[in-house]
Amino acid sequence: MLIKTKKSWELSENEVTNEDLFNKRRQFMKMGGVAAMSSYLPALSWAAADHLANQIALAPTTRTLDEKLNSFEEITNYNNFYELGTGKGDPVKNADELNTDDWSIEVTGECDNPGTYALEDLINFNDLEERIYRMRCVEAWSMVIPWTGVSLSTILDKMNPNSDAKYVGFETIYDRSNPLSGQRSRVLDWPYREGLRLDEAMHPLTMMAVGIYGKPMPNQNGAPLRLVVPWKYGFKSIKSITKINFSKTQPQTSWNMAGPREYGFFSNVNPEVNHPRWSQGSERRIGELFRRDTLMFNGYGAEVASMYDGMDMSTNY
Ligand SMILES: Nc1nc2c(c(=O)[nH]1)N[C@H]1C(S)=C(S)[C@@H](COP(=O)(O)O)O[C@H]1N2
Ligand SMILES: [Mo]
Repeated sequence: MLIKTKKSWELSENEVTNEDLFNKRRQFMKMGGVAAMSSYLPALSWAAADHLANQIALAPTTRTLDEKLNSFEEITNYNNFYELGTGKGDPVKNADELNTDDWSIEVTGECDNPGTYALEDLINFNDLEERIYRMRCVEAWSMVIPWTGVSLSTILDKMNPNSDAKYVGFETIYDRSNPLSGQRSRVLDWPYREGLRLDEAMHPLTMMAVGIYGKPMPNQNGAPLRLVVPWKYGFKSIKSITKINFSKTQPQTSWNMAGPREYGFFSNVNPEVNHPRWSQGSERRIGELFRRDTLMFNGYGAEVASMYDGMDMSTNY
């Protein structure tokens, strides 16, 4: 008898079962288990890295999508990460430059619990979930990616933002005295900065990801932790985060600073508002021959549109 074992992303939402977990675990063990995985994760003590790698491999799939996933190969070889070069193939080539040893995240601003946090203090490894999201770059290409992580809200709740916290800002690693090779070029005003309104940051779709395809986050995708905001253009999903700041006023964001007429603060995916230099009406799904229509809010409107009630989306891009 021929039994076809479905991958987690082939299962519809209500079919996601322990079988899926079992298969993922088996796949993980085939790779050599903990010893193979922990080399990805020097950010943590051996025991913590071991625990994280295991929990990433075992994380239940809580959100599927009826679209073909991009391959691990595509997701990890075609990247935007200007700190590691501006070419799509540069980040994977220069991935070793990013040293994730002793990673910590500095939390500041309008909250009760500012301080310096280790990864394991920020993210409860036992709560990891796998979610399959579309990712739409402002350059009009897209992918479908199985991320593993937690809702950002679970992290921000630990900080207990106060009533003056209206926005959350994020920064990517930047050591002025020892920059990553891409940071020697003035292509952006380093460090890379991004931000969200607090309600956007707290939205259940907003994710802090630590893995892809059940594996620890590759450096070129923003190890050890990166944001994923699926209804916004990809540049909002900031990689390799070292700082989180709660503020009363809207934070400055890298692409908005670099080109205020081309990149807004909100940057919700909107096929009706073209980039000044190209159409946003359609996109090239990596691996596909024909272009697809771009969806309002990247297809997540039913979940997020109400946050923008009354906002003129044609100007407030
Ligand atoms: N720090 C940092 N984060 C970043 C970028 C970057 O250059 N630097 N590029 C952004 C852009 S434009 C996109 S489309 C996504 C790409 O994520 P991926 O390479 O994991 O697909 O990362 C975003 N996060
Ligand atoms: Mo992008």
